[in-house]
Amino acid sequence: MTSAERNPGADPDALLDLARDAAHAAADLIHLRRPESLEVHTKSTSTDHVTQMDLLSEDLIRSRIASARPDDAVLGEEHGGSIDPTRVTWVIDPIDGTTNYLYDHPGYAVSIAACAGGSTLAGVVADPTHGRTYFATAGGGAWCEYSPGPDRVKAPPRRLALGEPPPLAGMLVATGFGYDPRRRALQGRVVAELLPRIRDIRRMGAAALDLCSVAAGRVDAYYEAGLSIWDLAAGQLVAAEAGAAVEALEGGPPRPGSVLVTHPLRISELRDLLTDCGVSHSIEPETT
Ligand code: LIP
Repeated sequence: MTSAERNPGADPDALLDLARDAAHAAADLIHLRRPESLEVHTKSTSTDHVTQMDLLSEDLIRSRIASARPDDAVLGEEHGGSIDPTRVTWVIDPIDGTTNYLYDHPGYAVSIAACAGGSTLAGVVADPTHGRTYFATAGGGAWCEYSPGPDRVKAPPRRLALGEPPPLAGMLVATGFGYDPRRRALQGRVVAELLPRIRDIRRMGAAALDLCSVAAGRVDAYYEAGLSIWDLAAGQLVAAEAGAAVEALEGGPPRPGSVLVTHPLRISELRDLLTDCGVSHSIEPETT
């Protein structure tokens, strides 16, 4: 039984259309209407920030969803909420890569996923600085369209599919670091051990884009520990629909505290290498 069959009334293609519309509008807002000065507030640590644009982006997305599907649930990074197993729940990261956004550094995205019955049915990651929008539906494949903004001609979407993977020593591996200094110290030690044993590391600053970069072949793998569900929900569907294995670092299903994404032919040996580099010390314990 497909996820769509398990969730009548939740047509993945209709959910995707709504997610793409909302993501494009929010991406245009944060990118084209970025103010001269940002109002910045701190969250979990002194380097974990939120701006008025994060809030405005989530407000816009929530408004589009509420107009089209008022009975759905919503979980957003800034205004909260929860996953409701009895109906479609929208999982929103209004700006993933907030530090990049603060510095006007390329590499931030709007991430929107529609989830139901424990599965992600549709996901969109809009990357306005590169004019790309990644999207996927469960069983419908992963795609990337060049969508530079409201007035420019769009190229037709390109289907994403992983190619033959390089050996471990030739892999370009993306990762990220948490906001907590203690976790960052552990994560830095893993990178120090890993770096001489792979091609190189990329730290791009937004999990949603790291996941889509695996799907698009811009990196060969991505791993991280200590994320939130909104960082992962859409990008992990794009990666999986492009043929990537998406698992926890310790094995089993992925979760915000622990994610490893790469070609299925490399995931076991990459897991062994990361374990040998001490990654288990930085993995967030699974909450019951
Ligand atoms: C970010 C993640 C990234 C991680 C950053 C930060 P945010 O999310 O997408 O992978 O390394 O530390 O957590 O806070 O920009 O939404």
